[in-house]
Amino acid sequence: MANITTGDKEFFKGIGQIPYEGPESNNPLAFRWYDENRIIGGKTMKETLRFACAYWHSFVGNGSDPFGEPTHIFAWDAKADAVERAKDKMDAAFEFITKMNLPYYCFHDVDVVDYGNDVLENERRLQVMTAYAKEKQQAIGVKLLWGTANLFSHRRYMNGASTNPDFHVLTHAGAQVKAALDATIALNGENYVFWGGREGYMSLLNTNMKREQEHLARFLHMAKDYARKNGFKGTFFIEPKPCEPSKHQYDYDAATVISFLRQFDLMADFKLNIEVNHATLAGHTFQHELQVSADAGLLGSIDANRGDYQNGWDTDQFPNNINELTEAMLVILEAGGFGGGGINFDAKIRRNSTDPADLFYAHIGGMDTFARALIAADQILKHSDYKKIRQDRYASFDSGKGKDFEKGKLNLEDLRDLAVEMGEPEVKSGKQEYLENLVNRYI
Ligand code: XUL
Ligand code: CO
Repeated sequence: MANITTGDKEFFKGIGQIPYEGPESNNPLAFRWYDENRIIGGKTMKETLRFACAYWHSFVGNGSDPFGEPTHIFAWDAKADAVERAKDKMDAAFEFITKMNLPYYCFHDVDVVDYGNDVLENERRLQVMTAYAKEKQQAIGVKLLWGTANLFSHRRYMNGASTNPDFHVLTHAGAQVKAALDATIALNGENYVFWGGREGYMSLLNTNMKREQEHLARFLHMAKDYARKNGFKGTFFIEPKPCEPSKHQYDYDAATVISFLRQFDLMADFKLNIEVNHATLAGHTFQHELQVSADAGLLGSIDANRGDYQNGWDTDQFPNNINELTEAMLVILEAGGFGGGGINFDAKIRRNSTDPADLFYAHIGGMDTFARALIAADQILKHSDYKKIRQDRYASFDSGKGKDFEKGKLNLEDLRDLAVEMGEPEVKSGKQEYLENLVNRYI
C-alpha cells in the first residue's frame, strides 16, 4: 500500500503507519498477531480476513447517546459547505485506513455526505463524493467492500422504507438505493448491503405483515435488476437483526432471511451479512448464525463487534473475545471462507474514548483478536481430532441401516423392527467439555 502524503491536512497527527511487531511488543500502536503477509491455510491473513473500516462509526459517530451530546469533536467536521465538509471527512477516513493498512472500507450514502430532502441535490452530492473517493481509492489501493443506503434515520422512514404503508415514501427509498448502487458500481464495490432497521413494525395492530414483506421482496428484485443491468457483478447481502430500532424486524435472523430469500426467489443473488451483536439479540450465538448461513451456502460477510453481557441492546463494541472468534473462525474456515465479503468492523469506540489514538487501539485490538482466532482455528482443524470427533458421532449413518435411512430406503415400520432387533442403545458421550478444552488448548 502506498504511503499517504497528508501534508497540512493530517488529522491523526503523531500517529504513523501501524507496524507488525509480534506478540512480544509493548507498543500499543503495533499489531501483535495480524501480520498481513503471514500465510495461514494457503492464504495470507490479509486475503482471508479482508478487514474493512466502517465509515459511519469511525468518522460520523460522535459519541452522542440518548442521554448526552457529542463527545467526539471531529476536526474534519468544521466547514460550512456540506461537500467541502465531506471531503475533509474522506481525507481523514483515507488517512486512517492507510495508516491502519486496512484493505477495505464500507459506507452508507449519508455517511459520505449529508443528505437533505432534495433528491436531485442528494444525487449531485453523492456523485461529487464518488469521484473524490475514486481518486483516493486508486491513489492508495483501498477497495470498497460494500456500499449501502441509510433507509432508517430520516423521519420519512419512521414507518419503514420499502415496507412503508405509504407508496410515496417507498419511492424515496428507491431513489436513495438507486443513487447508492450507482456509487457502489462506480467505485467497483464488491458487494451491496441491505439492513432493514425500519423494515418491520412497532405494532401489529396497524400492520399488514404479508403485504409489507411482499413489498420488500419486490423492492429487492427491482434493486437487483437495476444493479445487474448496470454491470454490478458482486453479491447483495441481507443483514439480519431481530429488533432495534423497530420492535420486530422482518430480517429477524439467518433462518428467517434464508426462508424469505427462498420464498421470493432471491437465493441466486443474495447472501447474508452476519453481525455478532445482532445474533445475540436474536437469542443465538454468532457461531450459530454463521453455521445456519454456511449450511445454506449463503455465508457472505460479517459485521464484527460484540455486545455487552448485561445490556439488551446493540452496543457495537469492538471485538475482543478470542474464544467466541475462534469458534466463529472454525465455522468460516470450514465453510471455505467468506462468500465475497469480509470482516467489517461495525463497531464504535465508547463515548468516553476521546483520544484520536483510541480509534487505532480499537481496530488494532479487533484485527489482532481475529488474527489470533484464525491461527488457532487453523491449528485446530489441521492438528486436532476436532473434526473427527464430530464426524464419528454420526458414524452409525455411514453404513448399514443408518445409511439406508439417509438414502430414503427405510419406512417407519422398518425403524420399529430395527429398534426391536437392536434393543436399547448404549449411552454415548457428546464430549462437550473435552471439545471446549481442546479449543482453549490452541488459543
Ligand atoms: C445496525 C447495523 C447497520 C448495518 C448497515 O445495527 O448493523 O450499521 O450494518 O446499515
Ligand atoms: Co451491521
